[in-house]
Amino acid sequence: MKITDARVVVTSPGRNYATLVVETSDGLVGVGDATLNGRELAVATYLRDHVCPLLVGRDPARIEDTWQYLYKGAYWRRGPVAMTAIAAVDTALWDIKGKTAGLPVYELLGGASRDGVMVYGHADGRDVPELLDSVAEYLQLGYKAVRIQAAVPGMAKTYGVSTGDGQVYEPANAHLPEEGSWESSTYLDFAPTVFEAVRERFGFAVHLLHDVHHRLTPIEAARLGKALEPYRPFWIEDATPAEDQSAFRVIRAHTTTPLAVGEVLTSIWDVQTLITERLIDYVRTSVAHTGGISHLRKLYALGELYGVRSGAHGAGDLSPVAHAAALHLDLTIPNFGIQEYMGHRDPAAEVFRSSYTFTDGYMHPGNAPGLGVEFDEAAAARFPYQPRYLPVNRRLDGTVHDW
Ligand code: KDG
Ligand code: MG
Repeated sequence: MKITDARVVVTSPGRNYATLVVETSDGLVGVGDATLNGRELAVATYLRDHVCPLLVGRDPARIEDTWQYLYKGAYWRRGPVAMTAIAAVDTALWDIKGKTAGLPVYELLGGASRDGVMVYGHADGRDVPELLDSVAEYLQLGYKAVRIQAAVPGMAKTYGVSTGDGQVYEPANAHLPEEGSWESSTYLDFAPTVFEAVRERFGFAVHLLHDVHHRLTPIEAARLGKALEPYRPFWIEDATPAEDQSAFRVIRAHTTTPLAVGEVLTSIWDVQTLITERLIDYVRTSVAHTGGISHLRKLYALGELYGVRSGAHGAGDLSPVAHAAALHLDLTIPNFGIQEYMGHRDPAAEVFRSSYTFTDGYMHPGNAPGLGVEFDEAAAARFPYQPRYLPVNRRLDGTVHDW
């Protein structure tokens, strides 16, 4: 069997997604998510101009060899654009391998290690009462774990909080990025009161997660971790900017609050210190941005040696193809922790027909051969790409801060 065609489709059914479609001489089709939120066309171009021509004529069964060929063959290492492009190829080849075998991908990865994948949803509120209502809705749906984000008083916009009824929380702007506002001192006083209110209303049976979104200094993050200890968070995420691995030594020295990081990191080498020094508890790297199933599996195996569990990024900007791939891997690894599940906006389901299921807080990838996601190119064509930027964040004095 040979690869006969590889093409990228960029579509916007609710938000932008880039999808790699790989076809074989046996008439099989594999898909991979190539979406890098706000920089979609960079990956599409990398694939179209530099990778797709190398795929045609190759044996799709040689997944690891293709990974090494694309990674080492580029000479230039890592980075979100290259690693997302390689991830898309890797995921599409696993899809094809599953379809060839007539088996779901999780069976090819060693089979299920659990019955379902615990996922967490995103509760948010423009104030604490609204957040409490939002948490109640998730619990009603059966979620066992909920991320809690509330608007910080005095800030025009807060990460993770929608701006109005029925609005999405992640504003995207076509022309210039929207600007948020931030002051760490205000946030540090406010965050423990949010946890206190949620624990008071719902008790300790539900897992609570929180995303700091890269905004604190190491010692501020240490203070937050200590302040939240009585409320026993499942984790605090991205407490400091992820690229500084040694910052986590400072946080770790001061608090027993579990730490998660890694959604912006793209390789095993970016988390090597974090894992081997046991500086984190959960690693947030994703199938979509970290070189695909093959590479993330190795990264999880490293984590297994050091007691670090998975907690993969699964925001709505990762397409249903990436979500399915994540669920297949999550189901198999021994050190699974939790999986983020934000869902996808309408009309994404018209373009991506997925067979994964949600029951009582747990997801399953389904048993269709391959990944179990059908990509409808005719439907995709109805939703053309829309240029969009992620927001930029500023402190109250105007200084650009991490978003
Ligand atoms: O594209 C950026 C989003 O995926 C990110 O802001 C979402 O932090 C995020 C999360 O934890 O889901
Ligand atoms: Mg995050």
